[in-house]
Amino acid sequence: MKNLTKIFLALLLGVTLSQAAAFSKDAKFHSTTAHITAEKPLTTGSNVVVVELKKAGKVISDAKVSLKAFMPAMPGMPAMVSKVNAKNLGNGKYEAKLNLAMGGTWQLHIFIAPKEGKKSRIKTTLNF
Ligand SMILES: [Cu+2]
Repeated sequence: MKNLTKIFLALLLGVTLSQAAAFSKDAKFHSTTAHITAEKPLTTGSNVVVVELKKAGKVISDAKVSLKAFMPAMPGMPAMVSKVNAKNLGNGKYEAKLNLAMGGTWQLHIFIAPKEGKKSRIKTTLNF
């Protein structure tokens, strides 16, 4: 019975953790990694995303970070872009509110300007 309780608690915790982020995606460029999450599933309009940045496994704190989501023009639709400066939440986490005007595949560029060292850019996509 004791083991059963443990299994139950583990399952409960697993469910809780998986509900914490409705959206999650990893991207990288060389040794710089981005763990992108959103508490709500991506949707048309405003989306709050948090990007956790690391270089060689070490959190990147105190960087200037901006995000650019864009969709090239398609038949009947002009090019769309949402470019925002991210807010530093500390501990390598940066929050940005992206306006994704329509569903589909968005190109996402994450621009990272650390206090010291080279700037870098991570490219990925967002789909919904
Ligand atoms: Cu489009």
